[in-house]
Amino acid sequence: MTKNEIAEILDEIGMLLELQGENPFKVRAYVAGARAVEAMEGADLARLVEAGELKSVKGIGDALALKIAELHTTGRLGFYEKLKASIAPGLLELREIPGVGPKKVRALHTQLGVNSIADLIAACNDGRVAELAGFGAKTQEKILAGIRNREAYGRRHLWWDAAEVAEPIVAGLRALPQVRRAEAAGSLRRGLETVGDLDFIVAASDVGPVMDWFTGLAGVKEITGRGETKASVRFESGLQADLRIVPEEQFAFALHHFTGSKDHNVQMRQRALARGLSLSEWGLVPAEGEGTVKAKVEAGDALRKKVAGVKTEAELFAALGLAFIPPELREGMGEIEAAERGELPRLVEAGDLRGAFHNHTTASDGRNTLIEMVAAAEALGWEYLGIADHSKSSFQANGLSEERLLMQVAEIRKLNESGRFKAQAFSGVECDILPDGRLDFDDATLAQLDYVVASVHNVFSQSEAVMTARILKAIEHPRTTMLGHLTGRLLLRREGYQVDAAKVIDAAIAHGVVIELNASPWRLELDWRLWKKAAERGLLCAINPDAHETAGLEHVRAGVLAARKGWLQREQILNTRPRADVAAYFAARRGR
Ligand code: DGT
Ligand code: CA
Ligand code: CA
Ligand code: ZN
Repeated sequence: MTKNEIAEILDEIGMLLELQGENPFKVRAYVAGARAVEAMEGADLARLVEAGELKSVKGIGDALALKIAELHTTGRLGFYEKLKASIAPGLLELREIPGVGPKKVRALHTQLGVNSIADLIAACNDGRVAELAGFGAKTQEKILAGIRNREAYGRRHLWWDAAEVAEPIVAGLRALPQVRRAEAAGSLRRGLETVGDLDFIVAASDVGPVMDWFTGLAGVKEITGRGETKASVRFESGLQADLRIVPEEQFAFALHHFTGSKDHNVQMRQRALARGLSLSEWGLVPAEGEGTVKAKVEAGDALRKKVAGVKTEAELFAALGLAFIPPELREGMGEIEAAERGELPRLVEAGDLRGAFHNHTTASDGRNTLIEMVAAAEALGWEYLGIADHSKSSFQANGLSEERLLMQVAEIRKLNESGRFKAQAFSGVECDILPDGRLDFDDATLAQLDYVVASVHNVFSQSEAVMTARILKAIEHPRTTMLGHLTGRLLLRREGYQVDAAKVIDAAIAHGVVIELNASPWRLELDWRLWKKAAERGLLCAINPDAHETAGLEHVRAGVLAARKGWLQREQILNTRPRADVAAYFAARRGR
């Protein structure tokens, strides 16, 4: 990790400690440490870390020296990660409002019970913020204005929405006569569930016309920057986009750099340096005056030649002794080590899916009929479609009574037998998990179905312990085949309810219950960050669009991206199996 990155983290620690109300001396020690690290030469920092002499630097004590060394050598700091995890995300979000520093967050939290931006808006509207010592009416007004701005411009965007904007831009760029190559990079290319801004990388023979085309795009509200090779715009939706134009020989490097993530880039640069090479957005060149003599010798002429010919990302990775790392994996979470050992997973692809299980029809709150939904599944090339309409307690979603559910079962059987479609429907239900953990239907009713998706749809306010026990009870129910959207989160709109995901995953593995990866662009949970470890331990996934209309089936694309970010392979996903295998799986579950 570079010194500036280390300094950033020390500053951040100081900020988090202050937010927690830690003793000011401790807070100041981290901030002073950050300044001390910044003030050093990078090479000196490396030397002092290696020699174990960091604490000889003014402003760096014993404890801090250990932490800086850990960051420098491993790029991580356990203390920092724990600290971050111990603070409610809603509180961290408050800091993003201009003029609200850690001290103010603390005062708002302890004196007014503010835990989120929504709380803060309410407190401002009541005039309670103005009355706090150190705030006043002006500050209150500024905070409200800051929140409004943040909503309009600073907001992140759903991957799905961002992709819809980006795809025609990439196509448009590629169609320009001056453009040789064009790609979307950044978090969009990595398939992150939300996107801050769009990043386009273009190789072009002439810059001007490409810039003009980009800044003149329909929907551009403001051109926020225009330089010789870079332009930035803001669309009416608030989404911003950066365009960078590079010579063709730099394209692979720029694409890799601006795809990120930052963590991945940092580790790649470290790897290059260890080989006597310097990796940047411009290229990969022998490092001047850096690295050991041995590494430089190893770099050698052969490598130099290889480096000079890098035209693709695959060649860039190969030049560093790595297999091609798919963009979705570039989060600095072990992908480089896996690529080095040739142990990258063969990630699931959209074409591997043969159906999906969590879909609604007009019988509950869907907008398309059973027949329309099955026809749409067939048009996607799927072999089957699971129908899982809501159960009776979800009355707001027109949940089915026992009677209506059994009618639907009969209707599905008739449709399958009619041979009208090659794709077959499975009869399921999205069964409410009642507040006490019981399922919404009795065993006799559930026994009529091919499978059961169990989901929480009400009483979100239960404590983590109660909610976890509630879901565990549903997992233990012999009729439960899979668990729907684990926390009920709606990205950028609503936090999920509190639940101990680790316990739920353990129980699902123990009871052979599938957990869905809900592919709705607003949900995308079980979160990709949890999948790698869970699937390694035997958790089976189902990528479910939770479609409420035929077009919703296509949301599986977002689910596949999230699955890829979770390192998932085809074998770990139930709906990649052929129909007969799925039917056998359901039958075996029912026969227990
Ligand atoms: P976003 O836009 O917040 O959803 O996330 P990204 O990943 O698209 O980030 P962005 O747009 O700020 O920058 C695009 C990529 O450029 C980022 O993933 C990695 C690279 N990058 C940007 N700033 C830095 C930096 O300070 N250090 C390193 N190593 N890479 C950077
Ligand atoms: Ca971005
Ligand atoms: Ca950007
Ligand atoms: Zn649901």
